[in-house]
Amino acid sequence: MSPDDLDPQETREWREALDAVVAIDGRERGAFILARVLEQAQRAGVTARLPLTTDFVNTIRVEDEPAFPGDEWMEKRIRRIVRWNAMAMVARANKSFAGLGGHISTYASSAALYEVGFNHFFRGKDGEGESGDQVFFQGHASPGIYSRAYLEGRLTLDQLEHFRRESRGKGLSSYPHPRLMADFWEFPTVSMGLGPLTSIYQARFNRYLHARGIKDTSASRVWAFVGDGETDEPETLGSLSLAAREGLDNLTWVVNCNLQRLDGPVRGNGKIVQELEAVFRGAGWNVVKLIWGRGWDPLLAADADGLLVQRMNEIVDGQFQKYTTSGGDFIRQDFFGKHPKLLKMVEDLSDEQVKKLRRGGHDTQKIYAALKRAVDHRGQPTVILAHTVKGWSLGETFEASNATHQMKKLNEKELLAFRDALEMPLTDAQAMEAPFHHPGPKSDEVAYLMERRRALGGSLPRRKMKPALRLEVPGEAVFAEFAEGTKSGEGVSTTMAFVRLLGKLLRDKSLGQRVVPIIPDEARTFGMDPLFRQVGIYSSKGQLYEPVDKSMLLYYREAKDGQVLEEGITEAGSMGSFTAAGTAHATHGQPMVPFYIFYSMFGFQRVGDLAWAFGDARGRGFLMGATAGRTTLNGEGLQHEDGHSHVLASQVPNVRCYDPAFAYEIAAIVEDGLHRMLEKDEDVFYYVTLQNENYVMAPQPQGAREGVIKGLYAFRKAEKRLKHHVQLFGSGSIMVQVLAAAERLQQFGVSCDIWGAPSYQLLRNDALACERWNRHHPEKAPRVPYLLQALSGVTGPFIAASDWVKAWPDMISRWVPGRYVVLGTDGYGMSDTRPELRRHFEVDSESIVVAALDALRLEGRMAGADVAKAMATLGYDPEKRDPMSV
Ligand SMILES: Cc1ncc(C[n+]2csc(CCOP(=O)(O)OP(=O)(O)O)c2C)c(N)n1
Ligand SMILES: [Mg+2]
Repeated sequence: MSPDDLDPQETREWREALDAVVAIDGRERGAFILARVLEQAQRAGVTARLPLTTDFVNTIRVEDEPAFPGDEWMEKRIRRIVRWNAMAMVARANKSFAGLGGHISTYASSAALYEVGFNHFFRGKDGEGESGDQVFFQGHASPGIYSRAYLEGRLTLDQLEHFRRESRGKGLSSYPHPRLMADFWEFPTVSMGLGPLTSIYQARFNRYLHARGIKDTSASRVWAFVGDGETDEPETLGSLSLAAREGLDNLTWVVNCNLQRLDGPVRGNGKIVQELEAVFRGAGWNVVKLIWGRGWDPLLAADADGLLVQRMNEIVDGQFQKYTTSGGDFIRQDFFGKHPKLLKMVEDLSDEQVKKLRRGGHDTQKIYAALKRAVDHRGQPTVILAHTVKGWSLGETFEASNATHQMKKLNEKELLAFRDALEMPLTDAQAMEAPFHHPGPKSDEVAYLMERRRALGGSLPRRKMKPALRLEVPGEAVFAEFAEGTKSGEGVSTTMAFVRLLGKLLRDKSLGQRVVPIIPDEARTFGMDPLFRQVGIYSSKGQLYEPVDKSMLLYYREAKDGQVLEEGITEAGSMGSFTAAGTAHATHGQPMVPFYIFYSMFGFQRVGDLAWAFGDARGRGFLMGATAGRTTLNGEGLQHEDGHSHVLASQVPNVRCYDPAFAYEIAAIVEDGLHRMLEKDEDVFYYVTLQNENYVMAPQPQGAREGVIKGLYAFRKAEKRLKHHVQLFGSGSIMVQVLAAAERLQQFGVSCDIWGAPSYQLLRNDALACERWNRHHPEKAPRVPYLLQALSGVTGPFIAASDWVKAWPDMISRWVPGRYVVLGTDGYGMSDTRPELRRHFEVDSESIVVAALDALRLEGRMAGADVAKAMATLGYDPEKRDPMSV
């Protein structure tokens, strides 16, 4: 009885009334009546505190559990072999090569969850549609996934022996890395939070493909296995509401609630399952708690006055962890001993039996029920909160110890105990070597699991290397006009040029349908709002309202088959869509061409790890960093003005970075990218920056295209050489400053050749590749970097200016054949006009002139006094503040 209960008799009557309804008319009727009563209460101004959590017991009642359709004993035997081999993989690797690492305890906690999935739910790619299910495996559980593939005959013993030894090309990667195992892993997951986030957008993208008539994905389910510690990451939980809003019942998450992360308990003083239940339910997910194994069923059935449930509710996770490491006597005394009635409940059980009362995540029957409930549920995504033990059954030192995550080896005693627990057919001497075990391809176990996989559409994970479908790159009609430049002499920005190109690509008969424009609530900023009307915004609900701008030509049009993914303000979520679209060629055999257009500052700096994972996933597509350039986006100030994303991006090995100045560069880059991705099957992606300064788009110089793609081309040679001569490199909107500087330099007797330098990164990569080849082939004629070929016979000094930090042009300094001076926008941005900012960062035409004159001075061709005089003439203050000091 609660102390604030004024009338216990009345309270009891209400409760009994509900019990009676449920007993006679069933639970659904009970829920209906309760909902009506709550409605009435709200209208009467009674604010009932509705709990978002339920008791710490299984959501699925015993009587609602479906019959387990498999052979439990057989599956147990399979699971035991898989578990043994997973342990052996890590233990053997670390015995032979200390420090290789690997994890045993994560998979030990989730083996049964995966195995029920493999035997009964996960669909492979051999079935209809060839997409199968998309399964995001918890990265640290990889040894278990390899182990199963070994039983299935997909991996050899030699590969297992090379776990984490891959540099010679045959090993197994530490975690799910498609980059390293291109025909095996599909989804990189191990950077905590990225897998869960991406899985939501994968499920949504499956719907998008379906709605747009590109592929029937209705049979595909996305599964994501998530660590409970992993839910600390904001990326993990950050997009839950999208999944609910979109009604993604094709999505199931299994959170492996082993109550521990790396250092210790996830919520020692609380209950992670209960906390997550509230979060997921609040976000609109269907929550299935999988807490207790069947051993608890009779005890819960006997718990007439709810004392056992109350005890389950009140014990915090740290204490549950303690129970795992304790004997049955301690559990009896600490857990059941709280109340004589509870003690009585377990009086017929031995300490051993008390100790063996399992958690739900280790009980195949309960797991099957939970997974089936998820698959059958309609209208909402489902999360299964599975209560497990970290390091389950690996023995005392592993099970639930705080250090378990990092433990790599079992000692001999532990190996023997684990052998006994799993009933492995190994002698003591054998077991102590932790050998891999295979029961043979004709064994009952293998026959059983192969039959299961055949019935479910083949093995997984499996990544398809080549898309079944080939797309053609559009021809001349799309790209040619950009080579002509702006005829009217009117100013245009590179952003506008790109938007025009995108519009044309969208209209292309063959490719148009495959283009996926992704925008995080900035379409208007980039002048892309015409797309809303042209191709529509994807919305699973269509448009349920009359848009306020309906009378206008370019109204905000949402449609079920809309093409634009308008993500709202989530750069991370947009990367999720970019990833799903950019990997659709492998996942679904359907090549798609995503263009994700974003504020460049909020790209690699903010979601760099997702870009890295995209590279790992072998994604293909175009990242378009708009409003780029520290001085070109002038008014927005410090947090918006990006002058460094090219340096960040250029470190992702297969990103091709470009800072184009003119429309023809953009057209050449995009066309080349499409060729690589669609025709040459290269797993590359692009980072192209776009700027919002209007200027005349020059026509493409004769023969420049190849140089544009390689990163450097002759834009304009000096008409006549003056007393002095310099070479100027320019890119992006600073090219305009370079052109102006060339004019100004004439008055100081200096003529210039002007070069377009859209990619210092690619020039550098090429030069490094040549250097390396030459080092390895000392007897062969050396390869000459493209940069040196392009600059052959050209003498310096060379002056490079861009809207990026100096490290960007500095990437090639080692190879430039002469004095090389770089100008750039190092330092925090600030708000001002473009001319003022460019002077501040020393990338305006006057600064370029000063740098050129000074380079001539350093070459001994001009006197210091002349340079100083020139500065005075130019109104350039040599004592101005250093932008790095701000
Ligand atoms: C972004 C990121 N931060 C840190 C890590 C290092 N790390 C790897 S596993 C782990 C603990 C994982 O705990 P949990 O998610 O609960 O997984 P489980 O208990 O099932 O192993 C941590 C911190 C990581 N992989 N990614
Ligand atoms: Mg955990």
